[in-house]
Amino acid sequence: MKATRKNFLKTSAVLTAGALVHHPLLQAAVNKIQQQPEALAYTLPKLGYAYNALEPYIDAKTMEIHYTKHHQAYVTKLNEAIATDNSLKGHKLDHLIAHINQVPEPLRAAIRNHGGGHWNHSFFWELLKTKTNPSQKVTDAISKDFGSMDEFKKQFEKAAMGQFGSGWAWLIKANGKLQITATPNQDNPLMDIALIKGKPVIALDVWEHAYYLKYQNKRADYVAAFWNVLDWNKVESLLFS
Ligand code: MN3
Repeated sequence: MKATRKNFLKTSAVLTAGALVHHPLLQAAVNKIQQQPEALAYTLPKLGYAYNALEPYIDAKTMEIHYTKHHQAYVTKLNEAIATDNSLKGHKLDHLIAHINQVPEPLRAAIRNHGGGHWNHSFFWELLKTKTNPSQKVTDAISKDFGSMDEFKKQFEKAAMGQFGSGWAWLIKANGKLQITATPNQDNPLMDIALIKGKPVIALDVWEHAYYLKYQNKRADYVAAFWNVLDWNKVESLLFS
């Protein structure tokens, strides 16, 4: 972070001088600095399991393509967008997505879509694991706000089915209360532009790329299968942290 800021200041100083002096040698130096590749800020996080770990609920081919192609594309495009504007460099992703409204207009959509895509998928992968069950503590916390675990699942599935087109369904915590919401595209409840904000506890990707190979147009079957691959231990740690 420090080095980035220092380089940015140095570049700015030379640019200012270049604008004043218009000396060809100085201009060449400015061009060289501008062309220096920046270290890429964001990388694809390590997937903590094999592509086939979530079979038969999420198939290996979908996992592989989703992770190596779709998620990678968000990371690549996020880095490309950031490389064009020094004011976006050196920030944590959480900070960027919480301040979408402050991103300069030409890049706002790119940071929203690709920054959101990177955040959402990184979060989603960590929520997936087979053969876990909610503890009594988790069941009680969810029942407190939704009446019962079954009622919660029903409402969550309804939100996942009700999201028209591409997007995500969420369980969030806001002001000590649990709430279900859905967001379009790669928006998420941490964004300043989100209608309903809160801390994500559960996320479900309902883009067709998340299920089409196995479930085709049957989103309901994919959503129902999700409960078999949700890591309830991870949910518990997010609920009580
Ligand atoms: Mn996806």
